Amino acid sequence: MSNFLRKNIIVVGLGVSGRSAVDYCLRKNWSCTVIDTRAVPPGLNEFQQCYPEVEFIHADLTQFDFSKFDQVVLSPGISIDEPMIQEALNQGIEVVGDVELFLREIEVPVIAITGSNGKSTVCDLLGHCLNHVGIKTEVAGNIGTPVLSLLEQPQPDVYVLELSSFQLETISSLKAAVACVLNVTPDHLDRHLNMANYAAIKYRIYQGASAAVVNLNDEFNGLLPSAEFAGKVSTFGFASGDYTVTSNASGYQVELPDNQVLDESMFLLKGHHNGLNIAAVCAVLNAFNVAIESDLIAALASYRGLPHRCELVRSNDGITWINDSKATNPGAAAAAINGFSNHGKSLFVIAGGDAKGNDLSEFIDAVKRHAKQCFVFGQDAERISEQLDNRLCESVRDLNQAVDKSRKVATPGDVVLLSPACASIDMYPNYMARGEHFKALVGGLHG
Ligand code: UMA
Ligand code: ADP
Repeated sequence: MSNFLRKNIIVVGLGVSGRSAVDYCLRKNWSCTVIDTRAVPPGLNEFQQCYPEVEFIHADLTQFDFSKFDQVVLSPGISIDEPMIQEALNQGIEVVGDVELFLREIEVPVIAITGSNGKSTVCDLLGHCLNHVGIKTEVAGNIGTPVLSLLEQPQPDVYVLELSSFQLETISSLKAAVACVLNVTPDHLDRHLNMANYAAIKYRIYQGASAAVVNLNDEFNGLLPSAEFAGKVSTFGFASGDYTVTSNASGYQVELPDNQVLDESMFLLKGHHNGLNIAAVCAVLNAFNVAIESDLIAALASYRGLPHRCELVRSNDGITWINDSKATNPGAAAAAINGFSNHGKSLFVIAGGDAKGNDLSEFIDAVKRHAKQCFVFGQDAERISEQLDNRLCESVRDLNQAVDKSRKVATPGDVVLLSPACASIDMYPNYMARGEHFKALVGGLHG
C-alpha cells in the first residue's frame, strides 16, 4: 500500500456507478483518482466542480499503469479482461466493482437476480410485493440506482439487487439469501465471446447462496448441479417446475405448489413471459419465507409494470399499441411476440436498430410464427429483412414511417408491437428515448 494511513483508490469509468464509488471512497477518507477512456464523459464539468480534490485522467487503458494504486474499482462498462486490468491483478492489486464494495458494508439479506431478460421487471415487482407486506426493501443495481448510493440511507430489511453479467464479473462476496438466474439467451457476446462463458458468469450468482430459484427451461441450468448446492432449490418454468406457467384459453396461468392457480386476467402484466416473471417472483418470495397469500396476491395484481416493457400505449382506436422498446435483444423481442400472439386478431411488429452482432434466429422464428407483418428500420434493418420473406417484412426509413405504415394496415382488434430486438444507439441516446418517441408518435395519431 502506497500510504498505510490512506488507501489509494482508482475508479475506472465515470458513469453513475463510478460517481457513487468516488462518493463512497471520499466518505471513507480514501485518496481517489478517476480514469475514463472518454475525453469528456457525460457530466465531467459538474463532477470536477463538485470534487476538486479528485484527479480526473483521460487515458487509453491499454497504456495505463495501475501499479501505484492499492485497489481498482472497475465500472461495469469496462471488461475485467482488459490487458492492463489483468496486469494489475497479476501485480496483486485488488480489482473490485461497486457491488463488491457494497456487499462488504451491509448487514441485511440480499435477494440477487440476474438473467438476460426480465431482471428489472422481477426486481421491481419483488420490491413492490415485499414493501406491500411490510418488509422494507430497497431495489438497486443494474436497474439504474447504483448500489453504493444506498449506503447514504438507513439499511432496510432486505436489498433486492439486479445484477448484470458485467457486475457479476467483479463480485466475490455475494452470499445471497435467495439467488435466481431468470434465463440465459444471446446478449453481450461482443464482450463475453460465447454463450458458455456468458452463462457461467451469470450462474456465479448462486455461489454461497442460502436458496436457489432455477428456471427449468433454461438450457444452462445444469451449471447449478443441485446435488452439489448446499441450499434449498426451487424451480419454475413453462409447463414444468414447482411454480408452473401454462396456457389457457385467455392467456397464461401460474400454478403454485399449494394448488393455487393465478390467472392472467388477475394481473396487469400481460404476455406469457410475464407469467414466467410472476412465477419467478412467487418462487423467490417463498424461498424468502413470504407466504403467497391474499395480501401478496393483491400486490402482484396491482403491479403496473415498468415503462418501455410491453407498456400499453393506447387502444382507444380499437388497435392496441404496445411499447416494448426495452427489448434490446432477440430473446426479449421473441418473448414479447410469443406473449402477445393471442391478444388480438393480427400482430404487427416494429423492430430494428443495432443488433450488436447477436444471432437473430429466435426473433426471426417468432415473427414468422406469429406476425402478420414486420416493419424494420435502423442500422441492421437489412440483416433482419434478409432473413424474413418480402411479403412479411418491409424496410422503412425510421420509426415515424413504421408507425405510419402500421396505422394504415392495422384494423380494429389488431395489435401493433414495438419490440426492436436491437439496441437503439444507432438512432437514439437510449431505449427510453426510442420508447418515448414511439409513444409521442402513437399519441399523435388520429383515432
Ligand atoms: N465507458 C467508456 N470508457 C470508460 C468507462 C465507460 O467508454 O472508461 C462506456 C461504457 O462502455 C458504457 C458507458 O461508458 O457504454 C457507461 O459505462 P459505465 O460502466 O460507466 O456505466 P454506469 O453509468 O456506471 O452504469 C452502470 C451500468 N452500465 C453498464 O453496465 C454499461 C448500468 O446498467 C447500471 O444501471 C448502473 O451502472 C447502476 O448500477 C446499464 C446497462 O446498460 C442500464 N446495463 C447492461 C444491460 O442492462 O444490458 C448490462
Ligand atoms: P432486463 O432488466 O433483464 O433487461 P426487463 O424486465 O427490463 O429485463 O425487460 C426487458 C424486455 O425483456 C421486456 O421489454 C420484454 O421484451 C422482455 N422480457 C421480460 N421478461 C422476460 C422473460 N421472463 N423472458 C424473456 N423476455 C422477457
